[in-house]
Amino acid sequence: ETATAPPRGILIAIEGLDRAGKSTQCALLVERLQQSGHKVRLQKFPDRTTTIGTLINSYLTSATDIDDHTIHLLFSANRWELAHSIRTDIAAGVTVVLDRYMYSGVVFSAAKGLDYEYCRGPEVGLPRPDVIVFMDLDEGEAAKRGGFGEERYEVPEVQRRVREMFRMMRGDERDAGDWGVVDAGAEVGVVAERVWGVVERGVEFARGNELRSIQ
Ligand code: Z5A
Ligand code: MG
Repeated sequence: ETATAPPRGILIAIEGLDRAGKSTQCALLVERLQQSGHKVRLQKFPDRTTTIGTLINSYLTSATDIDDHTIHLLFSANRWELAHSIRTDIAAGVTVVLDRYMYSGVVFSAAKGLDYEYCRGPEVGLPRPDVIVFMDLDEGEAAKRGGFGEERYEVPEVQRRVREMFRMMRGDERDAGDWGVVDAGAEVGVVAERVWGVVERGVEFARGNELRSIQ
């Protein structure tokens, strides 16, 4: 008699524009998944708690200037140093919710003028989400959510280019079918329902498919 392995966990990425409410929705999603019986772990990117994460934090808070290519590779290295634990959790039946992922990595660097394919290259081989929830917020709504913070990319010109780059990236054939776009310009509870609708697609997909890798 052989014991049946538990079903694998689901890999869910929450992406989107600044102040769209990604972290707010990640917290609600973790709770809701737990209530429906999933084991869940939240993984935020950048993960500022590692040695590489400390360098990234210093860059984002403008304490340190780092060359564009170098910081790009550090953001990617920060995902690679955590990739193994993500795969291990998924295999063990733990669902992992990603608060930002490689899509932010590509988009923010490409928005600075680095080549899109160059930016995407280091991400190839990372665990590929079963579903990506894209939290969209129109410029007017974003402005209503209070002033920009103090961090490096929190300036209107960068934000505008990031919005364009995300739109382009959602059309990338290599991730076709992964994206679900949610209008984040509503009350927190209303947005949470929309997020759940997209996540259910990922749950369904993960039932019948192995965890893939970014190609
Ligand atoms: N970056 C990169 O360059 N390369 C990479 O590889 C990665 C990231 C992974 C820091 O990221 C920067 O790193 C980021 C991208 C770059 N640059 N920028 N700009 P971060 O994830 O640490 O950034 P953050 O500081 O957490 O901000 P955020 O993620 O943009 O915010 P959010 O998580 O989307 O929103 P929130 O914290 O949930 O909510 C924002 C505010 O809105 C807050 O006051 C909420 O109470 C409010 N809120 C939330 N939901 C609502 C609704 N529905 N209505 C009204 N108000 C709301
Ligand atoms: Mg956040």
